[in-house]
Amino acid sequence: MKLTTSSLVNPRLRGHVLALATLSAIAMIAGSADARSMGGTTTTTTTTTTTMGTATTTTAAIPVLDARSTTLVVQQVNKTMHDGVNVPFWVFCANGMGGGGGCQLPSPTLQLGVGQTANIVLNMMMAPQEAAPYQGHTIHNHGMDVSQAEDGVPETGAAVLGDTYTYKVDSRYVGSHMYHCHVHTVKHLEMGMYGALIIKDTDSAGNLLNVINHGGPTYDYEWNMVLSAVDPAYHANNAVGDSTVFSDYNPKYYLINGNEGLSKTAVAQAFTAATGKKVAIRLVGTSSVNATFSIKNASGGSQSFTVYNDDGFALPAPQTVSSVTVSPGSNYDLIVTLPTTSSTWYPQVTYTSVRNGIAYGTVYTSLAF
Ligand SMILES: [Cu+2]
Repeated sequence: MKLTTSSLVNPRLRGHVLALATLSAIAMIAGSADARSMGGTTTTTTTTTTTMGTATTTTAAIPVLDARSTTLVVQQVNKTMHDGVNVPFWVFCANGMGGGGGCQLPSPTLQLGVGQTANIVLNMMMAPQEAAPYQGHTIHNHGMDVSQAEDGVPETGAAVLGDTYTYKVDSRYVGSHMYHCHVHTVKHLEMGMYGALIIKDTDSAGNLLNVINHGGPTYDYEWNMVLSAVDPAYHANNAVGDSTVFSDYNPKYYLINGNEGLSKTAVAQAFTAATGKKVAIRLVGTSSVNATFSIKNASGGSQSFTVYNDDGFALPAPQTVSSVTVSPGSNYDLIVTLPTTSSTWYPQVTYTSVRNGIAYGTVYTSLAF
């Protein structure tokens, strides 16, 4: 893995790789991204259309659901990749979205404030699923300390044919997390059953605050980026593609928020903000690959940014870097401050193999201001 001298390297990377090599049910974080306007006079792009070869992909912003009261279902969606190959995915989506085109990869972002009570219903009606012993689905809040009954792990007794997840989190958790299905985790994660779980600080009246961590700095916009890769062999005919090691994981497609973003002129997502503002970018790493994030300016030079949270917990001190590598199941929250002169930057992620560090490919987004 190639890192710039100023990059922030996850200190647990080695542990992650080791875990991936030895465990089949390692929980990994998936990336979801959504672009939403926080400023009163500015807008963000909510729809990105890219045309690549014969495939045209139109992707709406990832929906953000209020975890205090939401019902999720599981649907199959099919996605045509840049080479024309059609890949089936299983995704969580809001009840009622199915059939209306609202179900998409990645699964919706769930949002909850500190002190609020989550009430997330998983409705298994019509859900695609595997045969026993891998039937059903669950919602597992990766890396968050909730009671075992709410943890969504079948091996410890979680219901797999529908459940309600009720929990609270404290202010330590302010930041980005990930949720995913914990049934036959390798398969179901690969199939797309992942999304971002954002915990926000609240004021005394319970209103959500746009701060990067508890008592932390404010931001003007937030941009969630769910980072993932696709090995179509795990999706074929919805077959069980299991593995006790990831040595046979051979991804063919690389995504930010479900889009390939093959070049600066065919980006995975276009984001527009006002000059001089602060953009919080949440990186949620869900796949069995490493993902190095950087921001290049219009001339190709690197722009620095400041990382505040690692795996949804505040760093002892913020770190200003030019790149950060997100290992499987990890996430970071950062803030980039835009100049006062208009331009377009290209936040991008280069995916690399956890086996040998070889770069697979780069996914581009754009940030215009
Ligand atoms: Cu599942």
